[in-house]
Amino acid sequence: RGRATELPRPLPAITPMTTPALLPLSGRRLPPLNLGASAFPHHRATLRLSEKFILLLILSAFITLCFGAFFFLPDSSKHKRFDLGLEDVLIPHVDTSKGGKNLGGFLIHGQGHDEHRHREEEERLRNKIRADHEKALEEAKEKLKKSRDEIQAEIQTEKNKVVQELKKKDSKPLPPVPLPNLIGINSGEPADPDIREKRNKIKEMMKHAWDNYRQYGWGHNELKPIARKGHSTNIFGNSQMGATIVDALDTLYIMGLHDEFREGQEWIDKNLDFSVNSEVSVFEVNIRFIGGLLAAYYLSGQEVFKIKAVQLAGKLLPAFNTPTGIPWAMVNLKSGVGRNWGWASAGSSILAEFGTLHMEFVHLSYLTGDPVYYNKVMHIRKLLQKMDRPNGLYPNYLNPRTGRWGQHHTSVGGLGDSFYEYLLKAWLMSDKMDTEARKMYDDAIEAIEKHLIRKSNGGLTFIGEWKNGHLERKMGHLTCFAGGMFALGADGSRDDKAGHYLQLGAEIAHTCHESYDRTTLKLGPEAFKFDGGVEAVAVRQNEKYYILRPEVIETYWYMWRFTHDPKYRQWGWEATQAIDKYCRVSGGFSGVKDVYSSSPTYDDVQQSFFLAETLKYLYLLFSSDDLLPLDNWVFNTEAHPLPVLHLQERRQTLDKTRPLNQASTGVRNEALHI
Ligand code: DMJ
Repeated sequence: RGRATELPRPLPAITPMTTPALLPLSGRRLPPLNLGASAFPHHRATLRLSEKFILLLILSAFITLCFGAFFFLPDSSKHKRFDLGLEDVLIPHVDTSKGGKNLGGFLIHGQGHDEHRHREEEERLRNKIRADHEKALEEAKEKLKKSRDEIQAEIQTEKNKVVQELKKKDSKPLPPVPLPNLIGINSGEPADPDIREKRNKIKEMMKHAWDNYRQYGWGHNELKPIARKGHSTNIFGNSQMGATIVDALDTLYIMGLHDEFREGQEWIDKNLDFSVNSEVSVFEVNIRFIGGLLAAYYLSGQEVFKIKAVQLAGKLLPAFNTPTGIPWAMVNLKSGVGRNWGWASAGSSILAEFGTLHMEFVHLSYLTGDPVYYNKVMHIRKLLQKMDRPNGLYPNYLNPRTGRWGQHHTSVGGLGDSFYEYLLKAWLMSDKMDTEARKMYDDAIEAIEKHLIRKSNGGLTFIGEWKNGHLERKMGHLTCFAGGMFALGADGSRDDKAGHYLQLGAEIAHTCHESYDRTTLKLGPEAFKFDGGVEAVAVRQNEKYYILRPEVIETYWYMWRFTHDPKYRQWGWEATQAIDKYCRVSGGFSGVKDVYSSSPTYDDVQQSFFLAETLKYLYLLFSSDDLLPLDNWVFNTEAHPLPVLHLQERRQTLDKTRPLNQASTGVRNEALHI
C-alpha cells in the first residue's frame, strides 16, 4: 500500500469515463512489467460496486448450477444420501445379518454389512406385518359371524387349557403308600326283603337329591330345590367349589351309584381348583372336602382324590400361622390370610372347629409321609392339655393370640360337639394306640356327665349347656350325635363302664326321638327345652326349623350297630318317611321352617350334609353290619369313613424306603410314631 502511494502513474489516454464498466477491464488492470509495490494505484485496492455486483452474480450462478446438477442426478443416488443421513439417526437398525457389524445395537452403514440384503429383509418384514394384519382382520370378521354361545365356548376351551396346564404343574406324584387294610367295602345287602325295600327307597331318595343337584346346581356348592338353582353360604367362600359333589361321593359309592360317582370324579378332576381368592371356613372345608376326598380315595382307590385332598390341605396350612398355633376359623385360599368370626367371643377361635381337624390331618401325614399336618394337630392337643379347665370343662372359645379361654360357655352341641367326638375317634383311628386321646376323652366326658347331663321331670335324659356359671336346660339337634358317641366309646371306657355308656347312649337316642315324635311333622326341631313344664319341645320360633340334619339318625345307626334293637330301624324309618313326605319337592329336598306346623314353608336349601350324612346313615341303618364295620372304619364328623391306621407299620415302611442315614431319626419318624 505504501508503494502505490509512492508511485502514482497517469492513466492511458483513452476515455475511460465514457466506456460502460460492465466487463472486467483486464488490460487496464494489468500491472506494468516492472512490478513493484507502487504498481497498484491506491484507488484499486477495493472493488468497485459494479464489480462486486458482477462477482455476486457469478457466485450465485455457480451455486444455482450446483443445485441444478444435484436435482438432475438419478433418484437412487438421492435416496441413498437421505438414507444415510436420516434413517440411521431416527430409526436405529438392528443388524440381524450374521456378518453385519453391530455396534451397540446400531448398524452403521458402510461398515461391512450388505445394504441390499438389509433392504430385502426390511421389505420381507413389512410384507409379514401386512399379511398378519390382514389375517387378524379376517379372523375378527369370522368371529363376528359366530354366535355369542360359540364365542363363549371358545373362550371356555381356552380357559380349560390353561387350567389343565396349571393342574399338570400341581399334580406332583405323592410317595407310594401301602393302603391300610380295607375291609368291608361291599354291598351290605340285607337278607330281609322288607329291609331291602326300605334301603332301596333311601337309595332312590339319594338319586332324587343328586339328579336335581346335577340338573340345577351342578358345580355350585349346594342346591336351591324350589328356585332350582345353585346355592352357597359364607362357609364355602365366594367360589363354586362343588361342595355337594365332594360331600356326596362316598355315599354314591357305598350305594353302588357308580355312574353318578364317575360324573362327580370327572368334575373334581377337571374343575376343582383351590387357587381361588376365596375365604373359607377351615373346619367346614376340612370335614366336608378333605374328609370327603380322603374317603372317596380309600373306597375307590382313585389317586385324583388323594392329590386334591393334599393340595387343599396345603392351602389350609397358613391358617395355623397364629401366635399360639391355634388356627383361625377362616382362611383365604389364595393369600393365606386368616381371621376369626366377628361374633365369636372377642376374636376367639372355636373349640369344635380347631378341635375337629385331627382325623383328616393324621391321614394326610400318613398318605404323604409329611409330618407337617400331624404336627399341627398335635400342637393343638398339647396346648389344650396344659390349660386349666373350669370344672374340668372345655370352654367353647379360645383366643389364638393370647392362648386364653374366651367366654366360659361349654356345649356338647354347636361350638363344642365334634371336639369330643374327635378325641374318641383319634384313639379308635390309631387302632387304640393313641391312649393320650382316650384319656382326654374320658376326662372330658366325666366332667360333662357331672355338670351338663340331667334327667327332666318327665324322665328324659338331656345334655344342657353351661353358660356363665349355670346350666341352660336346652338341648340342640346337633347335641343328639352324642348318643352315638357314648355308645361308640363304651368299649374301652375307664373303670369298664361300657354298660353305663351304652345305656347313656340309648337314653340320649330316646330323648332325641321324643323331640321328633312331639312335632307335627315327626321331624326334630333345631333346639328343644326341658324347662317350665316343657319337655323336648322347641319354644322359640327361631328354633323350630329342621334343615335335613343327620345327628338323630346318626345316633340311631350307632345304637343299631351296638344293640340290634329293632326300634332304631323303626325310628329311622319314621324319619325317612317324614323327610320324604315333608321335605321332598320336585327339585330335590328342602329344609322346613316349622316342624310344628301342618303346612310348613320351605327354606329352599338342600344342604350338602343331607347327601353326605343323613342319607348315608339311613342307608347303613338298613344295610348289613359287614358294610364298613366299625372295627375297621372310623367316620369323620361329616360321615366320611376313614380306615383305622396301623401307624407303627407305616413307620416301619417309611424306615425301609428311606435312605439309611434317615431311617431311624428325624421328625418324620417322631411324628408318625404315636
Ligand atoms: C355337619 O356338617 C357335621 O356333622 C358337623 O359336625 C356339624 N353339623 C353338620 C350337620 O348338621
